[in-house]
Amino acid sequence: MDAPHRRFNQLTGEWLLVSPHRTARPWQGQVEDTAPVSRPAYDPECYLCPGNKRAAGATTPAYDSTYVFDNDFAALLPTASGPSSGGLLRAEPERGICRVMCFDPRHDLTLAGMQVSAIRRVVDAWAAQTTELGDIPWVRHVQIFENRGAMMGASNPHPHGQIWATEHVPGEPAKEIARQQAYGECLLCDYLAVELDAGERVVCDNDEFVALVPFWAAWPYETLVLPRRHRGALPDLDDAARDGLADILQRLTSGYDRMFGVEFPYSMGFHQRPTDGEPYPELHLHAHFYPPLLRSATIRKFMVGFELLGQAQRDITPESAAERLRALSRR
Ligand code: H2U
Ligand code: ZN
Repeated sequence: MDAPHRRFNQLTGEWLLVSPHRTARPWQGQVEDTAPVSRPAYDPECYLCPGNKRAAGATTPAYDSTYVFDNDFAALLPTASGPSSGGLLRAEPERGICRVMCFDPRHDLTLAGMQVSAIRRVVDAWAAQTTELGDIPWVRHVQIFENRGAMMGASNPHPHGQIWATEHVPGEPAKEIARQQAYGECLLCDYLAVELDAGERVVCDNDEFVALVPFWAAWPYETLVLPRRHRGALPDLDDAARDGLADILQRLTSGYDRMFGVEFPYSMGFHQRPTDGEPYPELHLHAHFYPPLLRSATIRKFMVGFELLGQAQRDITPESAAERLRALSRR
């Protein structure tokens, strides 16, 4: 697998170039401990800390586990009013509800530093939001995500994520849904079985969930998190599966942090069954982690040039990325 080759992304139907000879060398860098966090547990300037004023005037209440509020600067509004046009200049109105979720009242924590029991409460809140927003008749899709770190555009280090419920299924999940439906049975159940058999791309696992570097990963340390059992959405997870997901999230994110001794930036999010009332039996719940770092805390991968104009490309192989992450994600 050292020669340049291309790999097929079964979830998107797109090809990826792999050029491992460019960095065909074993990892000799140091594995650093996570740098001590220098943030205070409470920051009077932070709009997400309990009791503080937010930019638009609302007050974040005193909360002691998770806290969800409507985004004060929402990208979408629940009322349909946008322009509509056809032909080559096609446009449609789009409705949505955008929320922010604080994972924990403590300003200095991140998922990686939180107790598994506290992450479990985040999982429960994600599931509850999926149900609540998905029950709104016009909401067809609930996208849960987290931007972590300034490099990924996060506006604040306080542990938080976002939830966007939309009238239409967005492009990325729509691509993956079409691929999973075209496959028939469950693409990701079959793929997970292949990966568990191979073993070399598995990062960490427990009785309920598996984190792996997908065979077709484009970002250097991209991972896919999957329930072992076929589940279509977060609300379908029972207690044991929610605990299992919390455990995997803690191990994976703390493993990321140990890689370069910094809070590893990423965008992560869940892809789950649309909420339009159709059954979608082929869809398998999963989370994607897309971290940009490549060689150090400051050297990131850019998706530019050939990637932007041709197709995605990577240097280190998914197998070597998995090997490093596996060593760092042990309990
Ligand atoms: P990000 O860090 O992922 O950008 O998420 C923070 C969100 O919080 C962002 O979308 C919102 C921003 O609009 N926000 C508020 O709702 N109220 C505020 O007082 C500041 C930021
Ligand atoms: Zn804060």
